Amino acid sequence: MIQKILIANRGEIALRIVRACRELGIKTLAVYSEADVQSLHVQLADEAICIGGPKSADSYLRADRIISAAEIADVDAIHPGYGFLSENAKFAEQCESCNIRFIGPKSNSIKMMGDKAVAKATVRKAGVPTVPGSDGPVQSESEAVKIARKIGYPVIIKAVAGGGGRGMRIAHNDVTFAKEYHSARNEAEKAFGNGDVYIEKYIDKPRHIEFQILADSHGKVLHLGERDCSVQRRHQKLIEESPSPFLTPDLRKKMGKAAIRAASAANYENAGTIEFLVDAKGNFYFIEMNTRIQVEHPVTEEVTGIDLIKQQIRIANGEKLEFDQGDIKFEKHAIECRINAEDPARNFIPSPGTIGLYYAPGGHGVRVDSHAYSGYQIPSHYDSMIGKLICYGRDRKTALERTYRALSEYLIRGIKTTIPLHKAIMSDPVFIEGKATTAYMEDFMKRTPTDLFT
Ligand code: MV4
Repeated sequence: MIQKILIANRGEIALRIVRACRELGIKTLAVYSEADVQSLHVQLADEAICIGGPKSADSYLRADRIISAAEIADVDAIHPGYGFLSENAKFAEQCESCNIRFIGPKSNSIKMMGDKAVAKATVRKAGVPTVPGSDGPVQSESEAVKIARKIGYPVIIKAVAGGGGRGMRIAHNDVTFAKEYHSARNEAEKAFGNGDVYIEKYIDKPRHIEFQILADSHGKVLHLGERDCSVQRRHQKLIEESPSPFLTPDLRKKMGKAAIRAASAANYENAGTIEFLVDAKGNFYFIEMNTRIQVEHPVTEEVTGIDLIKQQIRIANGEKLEFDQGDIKFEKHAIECRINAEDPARNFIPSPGTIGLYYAPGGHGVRVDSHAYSGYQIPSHYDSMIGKLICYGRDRKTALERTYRALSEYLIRGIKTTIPLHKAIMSDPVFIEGKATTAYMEDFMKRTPTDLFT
């Protein structure tokens, strides 16, 4: 039985995990960097151990120090949250070999899904639609260009070790292909120490729609519906919602089945996400799997009423999922806005500093997951997300109106945030009509005067 959990993360997700543990009667150990001494997760956990300097590489990425802290404090399990070590197969393996449960999938599943070409081949064999392209990594430029011609331009070149948009290049013809191919390889080699790439047909202006999966250690695999994450900028999501305004009941059913097939093919266990691209005609293609809890998980929690962090802990404890697919009801509409300490008027440059007044919205259908408070100093060493506003109600119109209302109540002084930008998006006819694709943000920024989101 898991009685004590080390939380190998910081910020709002560390707080989120503390809260789930409290409700389950599980003790928590926070680990923190020297920049996070004043952090709420440190104050709210039962115990806390400092694991190093402010840089992630000196603290939250130090598997050795985290496992030492786990052994000193005698924890039963480690929750990695998202980012940092959450999709590090070696870390999961180290936990397993130290007899500490890793709250996530088995290291083999992380490894397999971490190689995007292997992931694609695996789910394709299981009958899940994938984007036409090379069969696995390409071996040479001449092979690559042949494949590009065969599938037809434009094509996209992706790093097998990539994901989340890093190391991707688009090529429109034979002439630019060679250059893009080599720059994708170089970037991938530098970023991941693995230059292998694969080729896909480029889908124009797709929607990014992902399915939440829960799978227990007894072979039960369920989906908890989708999240539409099309509103993103430079591969950073800004808004996520469920259900997707684009999906029909028929398409949702097909994609849900495909998502379960994909997770089953990976022998997946714990919470995970199957990412699809959906084109304007409603064709959908698996692109990758995220083997962690995601930032946007609360959207699914509010739609289904299922606490995903608690389910992760129960699954890691070897318990069976106590519900079946038919028991999962999708009764609400939820929208999440990421509140970042950034200045949208200045190309989203980070705006760290000290928060003066902090007042979070509340009321019917409003949830705020945030580690911020009045007087909190935002460290400059980590990502700029300081909170998430999740608003939900019986339908999309209610969720939209509630989001606008809550954003208007949300007061964060002393720094720039994405709050005014979200208000402008909630008032934008394209977004309101549910027409946003992955091309939405670039277009919105071009056609919207700066003063409307500052
Ligand atoms: C694509 C694509 C179009 N065609 N693959 C972006 C993140 C990563 N998970 C996969 N991504 C994409 N893959 C094919 N075959 C479009 C994206 C994509 C994207 C690409 C370029 C610029 C912005 C983008 C935003 C979302 C998705």
